[in-house]
Amino acid sequence: MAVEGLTHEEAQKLVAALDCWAFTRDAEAIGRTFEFDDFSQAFAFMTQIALLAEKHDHHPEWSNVYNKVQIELTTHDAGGLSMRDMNMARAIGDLLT
Ligand code: HBI
Repeated sequence: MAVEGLTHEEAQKLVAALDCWAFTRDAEAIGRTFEFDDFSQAFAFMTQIALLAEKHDHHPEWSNVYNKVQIELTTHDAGGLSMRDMNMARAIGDLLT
């Protein structure tokens, strides 16, 4: 499915408005690392994100080492960043509030 990508300027404004996310992969993705008290909390967070990803039809590229979860978001269908990444980043951040 074709998805409209963001210009670099648009992405810069949107990333600046997100807490704690940063450009990765030459600004073709955004990333953030989360740290929890233990593995169980980290995995519970990942479970919530999995459900969000299905709801958004937008899936993270992520890794987990014990209590740390590293997430990158990019839109494969756009070959870079789209509003789907920004919306997903916001939704993930909202899980922590
Ligand atoms: N997730 N990150 C990401 N990027 C996509 O382009 C994407 C996705 N999840 C599902 C999805 N695309 C589907 O819309 C397409 O595979 C049809």
